[in-house]
Amino acid sequence: MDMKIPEIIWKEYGMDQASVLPSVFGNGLINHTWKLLYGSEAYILQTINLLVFPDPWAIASNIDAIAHYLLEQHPDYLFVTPKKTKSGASMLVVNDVYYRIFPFVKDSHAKLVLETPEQAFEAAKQFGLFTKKLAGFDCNQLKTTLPKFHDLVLRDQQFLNALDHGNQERKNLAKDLIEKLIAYRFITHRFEQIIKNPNFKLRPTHHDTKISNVLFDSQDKALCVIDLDTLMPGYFISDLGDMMRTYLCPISEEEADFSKIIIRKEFYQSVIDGYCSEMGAELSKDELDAIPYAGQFMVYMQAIRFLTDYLNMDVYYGSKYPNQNLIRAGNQLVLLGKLLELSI
Ligand code: GN1
Ligand code: MG
Repeated sequence: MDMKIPEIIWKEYGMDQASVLPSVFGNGLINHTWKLLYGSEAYILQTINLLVFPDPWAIASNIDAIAHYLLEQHPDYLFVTPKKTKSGASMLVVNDVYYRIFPFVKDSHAKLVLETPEQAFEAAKQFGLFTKKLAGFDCNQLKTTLPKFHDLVLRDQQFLNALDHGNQERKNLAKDLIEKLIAYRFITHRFEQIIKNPNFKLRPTHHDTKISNVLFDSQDKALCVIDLDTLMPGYFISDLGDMMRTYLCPISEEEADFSKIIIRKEFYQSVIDGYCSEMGAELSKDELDAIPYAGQFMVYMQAIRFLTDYLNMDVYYGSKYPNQNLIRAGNQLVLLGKLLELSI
């Protein structure tokens, strides 16, 4: 969908309209993003999708709170903060659309595809560093931008609910997949134990650790993490697990030829080594023991989220081609099988 940028934005951000050169940027589906060239400077302009994030001010408040903390405690840490409007706000609302502008990090690039174990190490280290730098930050100050986002117990309930009330025809088509995912419900049961275990700590957690949320320099060194929309209190298994979900296999969740799904062992080790190079000393013994579980947790959660949405007629993710969510659920199920084999 094409979207026009309202002209009032330039005035409110104190920019000369004639000098701004906007172009659509990146491949995000949830928010709209543009790169703005502005003289010798560059910025990112982005909307927030209200259907996914009902409270954009919660996102802005979280970013402001940790920006303030990091500036005081770790002034050398590169943290990208939104440009303020003329009246000092972190966002601008025009006709019920929420906009924010971030400075474009100079000489940086984001990757859509992860190519080497070194890149995996770099990215994992950067996400670990982010949580480590915030170790002294009181998590209770963070607002919840997406309630129960990575709550596997809730995702399990939503899955069971879709089995009861979802589309019957789709249920028949997905019969095999449904049975297999039900057989994996021990993954949810382990999560139920984790949330009762005081040795698992809630920490400031990114919750979207895909490779395109890390910026790299021209030498492929990671510079910083971006996209803090889902920054909330969470467990380390969310961040480490989503890296395992998205970094270990050479093909993505969209691949329909499941024979291509493999786990690259050297990437697996690099993700763990990179993350633990920062977070290893922060994690408790019980948390360290749950490292292999992290990937299982995230892949399983994603499989049931895709399948739930398929049974619910794609109300959440939408569907760009027929059976997209069914294919993605099947893909994640195969990946889960490979991950489970790895930890036996
Ligand atoms: C959504 O569209 P994207 O990649 O930003 C989803 C993630 C899923 C991902 C799976 C807010 O993220 O949790 O892992 O799709 N984000 C939200 O493709 O639901
Ligand atoms: Mg995101």
